[in-house]
Amino acid sequence: MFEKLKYLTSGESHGKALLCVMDGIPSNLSLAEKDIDMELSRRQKGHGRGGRMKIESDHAQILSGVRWGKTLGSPIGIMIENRDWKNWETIMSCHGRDKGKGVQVTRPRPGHADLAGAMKFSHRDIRNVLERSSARETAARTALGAIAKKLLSEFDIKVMSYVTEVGGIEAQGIRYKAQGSEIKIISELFGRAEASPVRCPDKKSEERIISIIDKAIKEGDSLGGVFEVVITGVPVGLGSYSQWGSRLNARLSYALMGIQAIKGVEVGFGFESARMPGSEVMDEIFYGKRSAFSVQRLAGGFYRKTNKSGGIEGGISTGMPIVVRAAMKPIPTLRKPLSSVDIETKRRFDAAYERSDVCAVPAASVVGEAVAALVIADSFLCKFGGDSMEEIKRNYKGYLRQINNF
Ligand code: EPS
Repeated sequence: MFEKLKYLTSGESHGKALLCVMDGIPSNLSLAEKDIDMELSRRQKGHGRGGRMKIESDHAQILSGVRWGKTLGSPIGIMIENRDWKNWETIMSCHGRDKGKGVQVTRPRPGHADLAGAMKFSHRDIRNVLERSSARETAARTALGAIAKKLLSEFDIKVMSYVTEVGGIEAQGIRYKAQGSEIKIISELFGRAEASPVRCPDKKSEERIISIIDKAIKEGDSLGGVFEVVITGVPVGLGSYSQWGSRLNARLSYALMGIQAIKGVEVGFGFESARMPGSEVMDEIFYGKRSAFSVQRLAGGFYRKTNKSGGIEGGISTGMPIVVRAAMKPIPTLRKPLSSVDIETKRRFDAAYERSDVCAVPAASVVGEAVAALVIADSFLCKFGGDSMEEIKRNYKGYLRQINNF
């Protein structure tokens, strides 16, 4: 799937650490641990997170691939230690001598990977499944996404997100705002989301969302929601129609669907466009080198006044902001008991509650940024490739000149 950027993550939720390795980042990109830590801390925020976030304060240690603040062009290795590890050292130990020191988990929680995962991997202790299926892993992808964002920022490409809906409460006046072509509006929404405990840019809706989360906490329930990721500054021409797997919308959807608990993805008007006549769905094309739209620079003077396509046509970026939305289901671990069956006794029981988050949509929104950044960075590198930042910058400049003369 990934052509230039290749990455893998490893690590259990309560293991010693999360690890990631990424290959394909060019040389001479400035990169510091604090660039990554900033994104890790954004992911940890959000009203409705559980007790775990009070224990963790994620820090990325760069182990390889960077020297004196610049990437080397070799694979980058990162480690994020789990501070909770000290409470799990024997339970999650890699040594055979510690076997049996943790209680065997035999009761699968509905909605998690527990039952299907245990059957698939032939585990009789469900902990062997839940430790890796946990959304703790998203810290690793957030770290990798931070590197992708750093690369994109060198080309004025910004990846932003905000929450548009939680537990059925839709943020007022937000949906489709980013469908306009003005980058200023998007930056404003993002700025307000950054200051909000639920990443909601609308103050009134924010209050309603906070109170619905508080209600869910009290009632032992959990809530899902929807977030929108917007990427500005992407030039015309990333992705391709030539093969299904190269379509930028397909690649973004794949990446977003790969986040734990994501059940749906939309690009631009998405499902809404299925309900509208064609004459209202298409973004008409205009031309002018010096109009109010800064997006024109990215497509040689061609621009749209609307952006219902979400910045992608025929699987290719159009130069307009890229807009994708993802729906997250409620977290399956509930204090309210759900019916399940013990894998040893085959008897029905009420699923036991373990510490968990009640709503993690704001965190998922930050993870959404990270995985989208990885896709855009990879597509960017596929188009403008090169081993060093110098080479890529030269290629990019030449391309902008070429489309300007189109
Ligand atoms: C998670 C359960 C909770 C979350 C965790 C994801 O962890 P714990 O079981 O330790 O309380 O806090 O998320 C993180 C640790 C994180 O960093 O996002 C789960 O089961 O998916």
